[in-house]
Amino acid sequence: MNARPRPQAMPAAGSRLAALNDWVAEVAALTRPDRIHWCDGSDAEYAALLAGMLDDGTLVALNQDTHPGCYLHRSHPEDVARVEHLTFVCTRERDDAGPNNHWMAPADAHAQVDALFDGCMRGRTLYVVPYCMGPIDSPLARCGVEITDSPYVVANMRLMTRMGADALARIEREGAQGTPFVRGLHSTGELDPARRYIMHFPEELSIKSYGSGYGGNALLGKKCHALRIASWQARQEGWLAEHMLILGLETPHGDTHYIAAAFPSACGKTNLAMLIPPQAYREQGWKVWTVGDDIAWLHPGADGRLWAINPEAGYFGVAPGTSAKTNPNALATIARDTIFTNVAVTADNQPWWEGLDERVPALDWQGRPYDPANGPAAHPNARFTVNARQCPSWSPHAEDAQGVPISAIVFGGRRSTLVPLVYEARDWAHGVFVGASMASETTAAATGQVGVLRRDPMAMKPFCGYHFGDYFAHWLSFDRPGARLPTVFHVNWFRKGADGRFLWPGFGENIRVLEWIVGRVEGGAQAEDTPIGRLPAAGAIDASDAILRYEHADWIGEQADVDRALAEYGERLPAHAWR
Ligand code: OXD
Ligand code: MN
Repeated sequence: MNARPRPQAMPAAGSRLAALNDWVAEVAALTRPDRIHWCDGSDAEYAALLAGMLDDGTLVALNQDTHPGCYLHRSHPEDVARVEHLTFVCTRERDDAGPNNHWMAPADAHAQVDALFDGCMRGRTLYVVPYCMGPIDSPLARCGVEITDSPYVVANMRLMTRMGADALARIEREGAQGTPFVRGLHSTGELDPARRYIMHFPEELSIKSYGSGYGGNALLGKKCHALRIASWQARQEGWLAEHMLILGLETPHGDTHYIAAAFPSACGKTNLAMLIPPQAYREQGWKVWTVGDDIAWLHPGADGRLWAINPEAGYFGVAPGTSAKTNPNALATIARDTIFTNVAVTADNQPWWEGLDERVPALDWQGRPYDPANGPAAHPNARFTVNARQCPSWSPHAEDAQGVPISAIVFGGRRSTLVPLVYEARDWAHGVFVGASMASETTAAATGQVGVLRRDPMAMKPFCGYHFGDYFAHWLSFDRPGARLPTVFHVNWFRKGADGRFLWPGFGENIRVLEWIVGRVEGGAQAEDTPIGRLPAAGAIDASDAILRYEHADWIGEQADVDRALAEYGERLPAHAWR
């Protein structure tokens, strides 16, 4: 095994960029680490980080015969991937954060969280993690630096972002031209929920997160940078940072349509992004290419279309429910070189979670002998972190500097009643309304009750870094002369029948819906107008009437609820006629 990363002195091993060096020095003076390590993103560095974590028990090696390069991390039981009540957007004006965010005045927020950071890295190493969100040579990509005292975070950032020397070089180059990088400061702290904050300062392009060990509160490139801060930047610069997967759907004619789809957490974004068409479709020549599974940055191109990049370089996917039936591509992806967090293990030390197969695990996610009386063996939000290139369906265009052109935007939620399998918005403004009206039954990705209907506009409720009223107006502003905007759709894979069973098989069969969507974009597929939008015409999709149906009387209550929810955004709600 390699030795731990050797601390490097500043500034010799650091950046030529004074602003970065000054910030690192300032953070070090506050947090007082024993060592400072500038990450170069090399294989040797990754190996050394893993070795250190295996030594001190942060990681446990999994079965290296069946899962080479795979390790398990068990987080503190009180640590969850997302804690919205401790997540703040700290803008000078309270209203700019909007009723969709918790707000704190920047000076108060800095004071509160800096008091926690004071001396918190004593005895620890401070890692400086330069990273790039998006292909390293893409003009649409944006850079950041995360300072953290967690080697687990560094290892995950290496899988999830373009991390290291190339990113540092880009940061220096851009810095010389006056382009700032996003500054993220993270400490694991004591993992005490009473001493935990995730603060965002969009006006300063900075993030401070204290007291979380894993997930989006610790890997700051993901939700904090690529959604909350980026959504703010995107509004100022005229693009969109969205909670969307990106897939390429290749038709039997050999054309590939790119689809961006927004679903709340744990509604199957990763499964859809990696969909394998059923055999009959494969034989006809249908294929799905994965560009991203969680975040899309969409920019209007010179041709009027929206072009998207996936800012991430890896998947931080939910393990439970991932199986040979639901997502064989994900299973192939995570068969090697993967960090698992909070999964269970079998007697021969393979990772295991509910839904994987019929084996009985030996240890649960907390490392206890498995006892069903303690609840699920894997934490319901157990995760895998893995580099995206390991996915068999990884798109050859995923790294294209200009992104991929988007033909359709799909919104969706988990709705056991009411909402039909698929419908199409009448135009862009109606599509924005459909996105703004989204709702979903809650899952285990956040704290709080599971199974409760929650309005989650564009799946961005936890992630939009500014006032939702301004956000909807920003979306509407893309409809301008010369624009060739994607067609907007809404899907619901989760409608249940009177017997409580799902009406739709989902997974690979979702291609039937994607086929109709692409048919609408190309102009062939038939639809029928209804008050909520265009539904597939009879026979256009091979599905039961029970799942395709629109029931007028039931939608009256839904619309009243949508109106109530949107009214919360008050005067900043666009005056635009939405219906
Ligand atoms: C995620 C989430 O981790 O949305 O992707 O919670
Ligand atoms: Mn997500």
